[in-house]
This record gives sequence, structure tokens and C-alpha cells, in this order.
Amino acid sequence: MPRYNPATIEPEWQAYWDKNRTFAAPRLPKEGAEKFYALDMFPYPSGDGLHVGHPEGYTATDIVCRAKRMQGVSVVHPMGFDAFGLPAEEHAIKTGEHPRVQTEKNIATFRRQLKSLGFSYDWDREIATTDVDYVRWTQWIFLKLYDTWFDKEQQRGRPIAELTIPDDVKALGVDFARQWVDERRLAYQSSAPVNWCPALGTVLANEEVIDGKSERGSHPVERRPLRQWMLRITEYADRLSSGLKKLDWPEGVKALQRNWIGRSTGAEVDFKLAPGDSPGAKSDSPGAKSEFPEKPADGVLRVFTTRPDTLFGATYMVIAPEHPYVERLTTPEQAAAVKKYVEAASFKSDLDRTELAKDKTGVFTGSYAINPVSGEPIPVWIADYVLISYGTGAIMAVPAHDERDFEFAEKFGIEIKAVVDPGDKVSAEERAKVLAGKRVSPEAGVAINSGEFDGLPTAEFKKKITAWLAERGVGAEAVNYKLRDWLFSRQRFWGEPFPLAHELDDDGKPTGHIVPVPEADLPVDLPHLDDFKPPGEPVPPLEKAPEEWLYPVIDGVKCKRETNTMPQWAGSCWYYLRFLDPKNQDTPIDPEVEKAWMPVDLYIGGAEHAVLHLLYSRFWHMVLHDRGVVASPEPFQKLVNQGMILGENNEKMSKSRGNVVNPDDVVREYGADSLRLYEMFMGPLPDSKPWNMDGVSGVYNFLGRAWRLVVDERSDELVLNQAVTADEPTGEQLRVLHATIKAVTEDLDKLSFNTAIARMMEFVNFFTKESARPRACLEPFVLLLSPFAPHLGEELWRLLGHGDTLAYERWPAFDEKHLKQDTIELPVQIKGKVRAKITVAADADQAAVLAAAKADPKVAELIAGKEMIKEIVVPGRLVNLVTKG
Ligand code: ANZ
Repeated sequence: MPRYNPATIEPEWQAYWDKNRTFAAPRLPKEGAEKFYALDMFPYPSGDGLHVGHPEGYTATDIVCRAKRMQGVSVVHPMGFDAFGLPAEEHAIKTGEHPRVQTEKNIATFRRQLKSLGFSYDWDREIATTDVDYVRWTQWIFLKLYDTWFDKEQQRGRPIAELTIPDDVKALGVDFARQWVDERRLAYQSSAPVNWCPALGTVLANEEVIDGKSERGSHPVERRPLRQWMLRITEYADRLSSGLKKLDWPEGVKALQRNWIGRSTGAEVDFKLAPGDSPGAKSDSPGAKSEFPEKPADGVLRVFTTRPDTLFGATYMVIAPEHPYVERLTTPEQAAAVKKYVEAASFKSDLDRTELAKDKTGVFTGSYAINPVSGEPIPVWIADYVLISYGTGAIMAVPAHDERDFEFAEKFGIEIKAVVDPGDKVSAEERAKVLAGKRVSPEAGVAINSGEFDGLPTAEFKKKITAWLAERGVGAEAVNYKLRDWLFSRQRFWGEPFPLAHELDDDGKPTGHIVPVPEADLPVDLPHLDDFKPPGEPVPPLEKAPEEWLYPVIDGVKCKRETNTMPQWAGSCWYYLRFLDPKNQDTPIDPEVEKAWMPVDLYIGGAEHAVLHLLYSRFWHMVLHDRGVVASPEPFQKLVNQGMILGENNEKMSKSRGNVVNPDDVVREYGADSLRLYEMFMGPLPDSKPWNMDGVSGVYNFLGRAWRLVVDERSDELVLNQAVTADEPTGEQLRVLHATIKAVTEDLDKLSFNTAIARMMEFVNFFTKESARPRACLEPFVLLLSPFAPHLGEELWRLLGHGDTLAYERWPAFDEKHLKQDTIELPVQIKGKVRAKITVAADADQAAVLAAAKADPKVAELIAGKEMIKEIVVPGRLVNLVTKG
């Protein structure tokens, strides 16, 4: 009758843990104990509920946490919800129901599901990014980003005219001073292109645009410039890159982050525009010594190049279609073609424009610029393979040595002039082609066709030419990052409002001044809307907010609130901090608490967050660190990416394929312990693995065997199996137990859960065959099993006579001495014939083995009175005694 029945055991233990707050972590780590902060990437509470991919990483951290608690470590293991986002807003647009209502329903489902899986979260710490109290501190942090310079320079609260800023800036007046200060803020406004879909009447996120069309309905999407908020993450590019060194993260993720940041070194070079549009006019080479100005002078095109050594081979220039000089450089004859080209480019995303394989397109402006080293005029083109957002938005094109330029020059018949001889880096045939301008060669080599610099190796030439340009004030060393400032505003309703407003003049027009909402007035909550439909223009839905929300008076100043909202990334940038001090009303996190618990010791989540989330949150953390809010320099010390769980046929699980496994169904049929154990047994945590229901039933059977090891299934009562004894374990039983403890403990340290489970299976197989199963072996085993199958663990522990939860029982220790086989049996030969068998300690030395052999009664009888000629002991194998006669 008392069969293993997770459906009754599991809810009981879940209720017990809840009621007793078994996993509540203290405010500060226990004194004298090691601390451990385990973090899961918190889920977005979608309407579909939990997916089997979620419990994979969640089970892994949970196992580690449960084992650590038993090892005396002070553990904090929180959970919450990343709850802003599009689907709730779309639901609101369709039904008119406030996104908060939908979000709360979804959170309730997720919470129920997570609890049904027996995770040892400290639920007292639960937060959702949409909680008004959480939003308050997200806004508070935004203000820190906005005001950084003021705080750093201790200028807060001073009027512009009294700021300590350079005199030459001050001399230019208040507006200029304000601009100077704004340039030092980490949050600033800028016009950036958005994906505007006229048919849907809404702005779309990049993920919602596929090949220039809306994901929904496949309508054309335009890129329209819009005033936006940006975060100056580029200021932290270097630290974001160098800080990776010290982190225990997968190398692949580090490489992705480094590539994303993409540090490039080279030079900026100024090209003077040719006077008029005549290609004949040769200008003077730069002569007089001068400084390279911070911004290019009027009538100068500045480029960024990683190969200043190829300057003599620059046969044309390209500016991005968005470059401010487009109009100025376009001659009347070219105007129509340029207009058409620029418009077409506005429909393309950066990705569409830069993919190497794409056919190069472009249009000539009709104007020329002067190559600063040769003094030759070269044509200026507009082409969309040059991005406005990188470097200076303009390039010198060197078709002989750059692949994109080569393709472009071939297509448009532009001169290709080799200036680097690749030497023997390529075949003789190839080299001849390069030198003749018939092949592109990006390799380094030796300078040719470069005047006085001929013969210099590339690296040396780079340094020399950069110095040469700098001396003449037309160039300087420069570093560029692929990383761009973070476009931080969205034209959405369901996000955090910015804690900012725009000052209005008496006529109700914006003066251009920004008024931060005072800290004491935070949070700025979202207003009530009757209609969530997008406004039909590329403006935020909050433009339709009620007047009393939209037009506040702040410090006596009439304002209009900022109507953009923050992106979903904002909330996930700092949730790990709030988890540590979720109820604090005075600050986002008490510094004492932060210091004691941070950094996160183990962060597990999907590889899809390898770049953005981890970069954004590190950026915020560094800013908070610089502002003294947190002491830790980095948030996540160790990161592990779980692999993807695929459908049975090795395909991605998706609704359209109909192969999604619902964890609720698995729990109903097999129980949470089986789901947990199965997901850990599927294979190594970082690997992708296909789902297989037979596998679930396999681990379910294993748990049933573990149950029967302890419980008498044939009895009507829930009683112990009669094989469970108080006996001393045999040597072999001890050996199996200690080998299991050792393997499981070490595998846990390596997060190698599947192998740990395999060892526990061996244990169960062995003890199932033992007719006497000493408690001294079963109890430690139950403790070992409990992090993996916590409900079963608790239940067996109780049946073995313990009143309380095992959550804080001491983790079993292993003793090396039991790992060896205690005794061995050896044959004893006399003159080559086996006469007896002796049992000796496995590690007995030769003398002891020999003594034991001679002491055997039979042997003693046979050798009595005989002369010994030879005594041979082959350790571990045999003893051979050779006697005379
Ligand atoms: C001349 C040249 C010659 C270049 C040569 C390369 C090879 P990374 O490594 O990505 O930093 N570039 C600069 N700004 C650009 C922009 N906004 N859009 C597209 N391309 C741009 O590469 C920098 C190189 O990419 C620069 O060096 C420039 O081309 C191009 F044999 O200048 B190079």
C-alpha cells in the first residue's frame, strides 16, 4: 500500500517549508560562516506559464544551495519576476485590461509552478520589476546616471552659473555651460532612428522587425529619427572589457562580450574638402605645426581608420547616408540620385547594411576631398556600408587592402592602388595580382607607393604616419569601440516612466531644460489609461496620459513629463541587489548588506543573455560602485550557462511545432522530484539535450527503488523496511557508502549533476541486494539524495525517525580509510601448489602477509620441521613457500 507517491508527499513538504520559512536567509550572512549568493535569471512571467527550460537552471542552483546549507554555508537564494514587457501591453491594447492585472495573474501562475517544484527560495524576498516600490529605486538609479557629474564633482544643487567648470566654457555663456555639463551626464538625449511601422501605427523593437518588415502582419517598417534617451555605456567600455579577466565565466561568453565591446585602435585623420567641386584643384599639403582639434574644423571630413599605413592608397572616401555633410557635398547634378539613395538606406537596419555578403551600393556626391599625404583630390561617395554610429561616420576607402572597399571600387570603377606588399604571406601569383590592384590584401606587409615611407613594415609605418599626421595637426591616435551608447527609451506604456520632466515656458512650450523629479517624489507611477492603443504616430502612448499626470509642477516649475519609458532591460540591471534588501525604504540596498552578500557567487541562466543583460547590469553596477552605492566592483563572480532543452526530435521546443513539454503535466504524472532529477540526469548542465519521457519514467523508477530501500511496501502501514537495521555496516557497505559520499560531494563542486545521480543509482542497486541495510548507511544516503529530490529526502528522513526538516542537517563526510577494500584473500602455495587461502588487510606489508600465511593452521602443519628455501610474496596476488624435502 505505501508506494512511493509524490502526489501526496510533495505538497505536504512544500507547505511545511512555506509555513516554517525553512529557507529564509538572514539579513546578513551567519557570523563565522562562509556566504553563498546563488542567483537564477528571473523569468519573464509570460501567459504560457513555466517552460521545462526554466527548471533546468533553477534545479541546478537549488541543488547547490541545499547542499551548501547542509555544509554550514550561509545561503541566500531569491526569486522574482522580470515583469515589464510587450505581451502584457499587447493584451491591454486588445482587451483594455490594464497590463498590471494581466501581469499579476501571470506572476501568480509562475509562483505556483515554481513552488510546486520544491525550490528552496527565500520567498520573503520576492520582487517583481513592476512593483511600484521597485520602480521607485530603478528611477532613483536612473537619476544617479543622469546626475553623475554633479555628484562626482560635488556640484549638486548649484545653479549653472555657479558651477565649477572650465573658465573658457563659462565664458561662452550659460547655454554653452549647460551643454558642457549635459555632455558629462551618463544619460542624455539624442535623436536616434526608431523602427516606425505606419500600418501598425506603432514603433517596434528591433526583435519585432524581420528583413525590414513587421513580425506581425509583415508590413513595411521605416527608420525614423526620434528624440530618445541614451545611456553613455561607452564611457565604461574599457572597464567592461578589462573587468572580464577576473570573472569565472565561460570563455565563450567573455569572448562574446569582448567582441561586442569591440575595441579598435588606429587613427583619426582629417581630409579637407576640395574647394568648389573641381577635381583638378590640388591643395597644399599640410605644413605648419598645429594641434589636432577635438572636433574637425568646418569644411573638414574626419575619418577613423585602423590602417593609417594605407593612407597613400585611399582613392576615395565614403560618408554614411546620415552624415551631416551629405547635403553640403551633394552637387546639383547628383541631388536626385543622392536623395533617392539616402531614403532607401533609411529603411535598412545596421545589420542589413553591414553583412559582408551583401552587394555594395552607393552614390557619388559630386564633391572631392584632399588626401592629406598626397595632396590629391579623391571623390566622396555616400554608401550605406558605412554606419553613422561608428567612428566618425566617414571613411577613407582603400580598395587594395579592404574587402568592402575593394568590392565597391570594382563595382563603380574606382582606382585600386596597392600600397602594402604582402611579400611571401601569399603565393607569388597572388602577390602579383595584389600589386596590380586585381586582388584585395588585408594582410600586413611592407609599404610601397607611399613616398618617403616606402619599405616600412606595417606596424612601424602605422606609428610613423600617425606621428607625422599629429605633427601637422591633421591626425591623432584614436581608439574606437563597436559598443554604442545604449538607446534607453521605448515608445511603450508598460515600462518604468523616466523620473524627468521638461520645463515649459508661459506659452506651454518646452524651454529645452530638463527637470529631474526630486527623490522625495519618487516613484513616478504609470498613469491610468482608458485606451492603450498606440497613438498612430511615432510618439509614446503616454502622450495620451491624463493632464494631471502629464503636466506636473515641480519645484514651482510647470513641466511636461517625459513620456518615453525605460526598456525591459532596466529592471533586470539591478534586481540581484534588491533581493538582498527588498523592503528597504531608505535606499535601494543597505551598504552593510551589500558588502556582506555581494558578489553573486553563482549565476545560472541561458546563453541568450550572454551579451546584453550581462553587459547592461555590469555597467549599472560599475556606475553604482563609482557612486559609492555598492562596494563590489563586479556583480556576478561565477556564471554558468545551462544548455537548451530540445523537443523529443532534437528540435527547439515551440508552440508551432507542438512539442512543448509543460512542467505541470510532468509533475502531475511523476512528481517534482522526478522532473528535477530527470533534468539533471539528461546530460551535463551546459549541453543542449533532447527531452525524452522514457527518461523521466526511468528516474521515477529509481526514486521508487530508493523509497523501497527504506520503506516496506508490502505492509499496509507506512513502516520501515525490515531490512533496515541498527547493525554496524560491513566493510563493503562502508566502502560503497563512502565512495558515494565522495563522488557526490566532488561532483557537486563541479556542478556535474548527472554523474552524481549515476553514483547514487549505484548505491541503491548495491543496497537493494543487501539483506541488512544499516541505518548508518541509509541515513547519509538520504541526506545526499535530498538536494536532488528534496521531497523524497524529507519524507524518508522523517520515516527514519527524525522530527525536523533535514535542510540544515550536517552534510555527510567521507573517510578515505573506508574507500579502500579492507581485506583481501590470498592463495598460499607450497612448492607451487595451492594449499590454503588467507585473509589479510588490503594494505598489509610483505612481512605481515608472510606471517599470516605461516600462521594458517594448514600451512603451519605442512611446513612444520622443514627447511625453508624461498619465501615469495607477490603483493595482492599470492604467497609461495618453497621448502626442502
Ligand atoms: C582604411 C582602411 C584600410 C581600413 C584598410 C581598413 C583596412 P574595425 O576593426 O571594425 O574598427 N570604418 C571606419 N568607420 C566605419 C564606419 N562608420 N562604418 C563602416 N566602416 C567603418 O574597423 C575599422 C575600419 O573600418 C576602418 O579602417 C575603416 O576602414 C572602416 F586596409 O580605414 B579602414
